[in-house]
Amino acid sequence: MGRLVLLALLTLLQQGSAANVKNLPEIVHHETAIGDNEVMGQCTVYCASQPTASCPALDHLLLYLSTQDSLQGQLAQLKNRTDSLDGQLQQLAQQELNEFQAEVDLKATVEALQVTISSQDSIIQQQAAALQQLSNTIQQQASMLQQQETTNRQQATTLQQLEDKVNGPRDCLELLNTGHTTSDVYTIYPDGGGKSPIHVYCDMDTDGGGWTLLQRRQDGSVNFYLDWQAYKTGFGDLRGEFWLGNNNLHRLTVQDVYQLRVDLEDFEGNSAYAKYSTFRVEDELHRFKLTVGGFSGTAGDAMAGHNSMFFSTKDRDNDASSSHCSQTYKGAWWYNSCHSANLNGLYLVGAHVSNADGVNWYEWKGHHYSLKHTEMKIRPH
Ligand SMILES: [Ca+2]
Repeated sequence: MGRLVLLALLTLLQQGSAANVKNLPEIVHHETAIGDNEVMGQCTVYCASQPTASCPALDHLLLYLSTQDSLQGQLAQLKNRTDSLDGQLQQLAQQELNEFQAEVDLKATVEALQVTISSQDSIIQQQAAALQQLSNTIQQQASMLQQQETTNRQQATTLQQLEDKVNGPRDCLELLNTGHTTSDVYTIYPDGGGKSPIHVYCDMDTDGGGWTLLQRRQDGSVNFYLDWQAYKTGFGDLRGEFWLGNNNLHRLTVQDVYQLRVDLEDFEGNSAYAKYSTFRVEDELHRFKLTVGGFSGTAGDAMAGHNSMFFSTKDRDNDASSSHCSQTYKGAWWYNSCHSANLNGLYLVGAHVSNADGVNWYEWKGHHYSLKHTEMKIRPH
């Protein structure tokens, strides 16, 4: 600093020599020994124009020095300020760095999350596929179960049929007692042991059910004016009009004491019935002789006169008349001489002029009214 001040002073002095030669100050250098090897130097400025005139160079120097001090002060302030700013800048840089780091961390986190989400998405898809497969499997198993159920039912039916065959339901009452409660066509084994089955229609509804039908008329669709052989084996349609067959009547009624029920309807919507506590038919050798008795009911006892009679057809006259009742009255029955019941007569549809050749039940409708609907059915006591 001393050297700089000296150089500045010399410069000023040179300038001053050009501008104001008279006022040029004089610089005197003093050296004073303060020890063996040490010398203290001191410069003194003298103004030549002393004592009155001013010394502009000195003033300048002093001003300069003063300005220099001030500048130094400002410089120190600026340095402080710069240091402060520098600190702030560093803080800001650090802050930015931290923010950047946070951003980087955030990005990494987001990427990690994206990976996780993608992975979970894949897992969910896999699980959905697995669920679908499971659903398919369940459906298949349900289908198999249904098939199994169907098979079980079929086997149960077969088993029931086999059981029926072995145990041999003798008639519709036994079927009813083993749970067959629907009126329909069934197979029965009148001789037992699963031999010689016959198909019959069972009435499971009327009067407690368990009735085996022997005969039905309902619309005239079947010709009943047939011969011995036809009546012996039976004919017609079990769900429509039919005669079960005298051989079967014998096979059935020989098993037990059977009761007979006759259900009748006219064309005016009226109905009546006749019930007999005993009904039995002998075999062909005994010409299918009838035993019937013990009447009750609303239709009147039209069978009384037919008890102990043989069966007659248009080609077999087994009646008690000198005439041929079957031919005269166009039916087949246990004719006496001749009848008060002719349920196998001509289907003449209500009132008829001809005498006693219709589907007649004399005790209810006389000999000139052919019934609309008749059913003969038997059941053991
Ligand atoms: Ca005769």
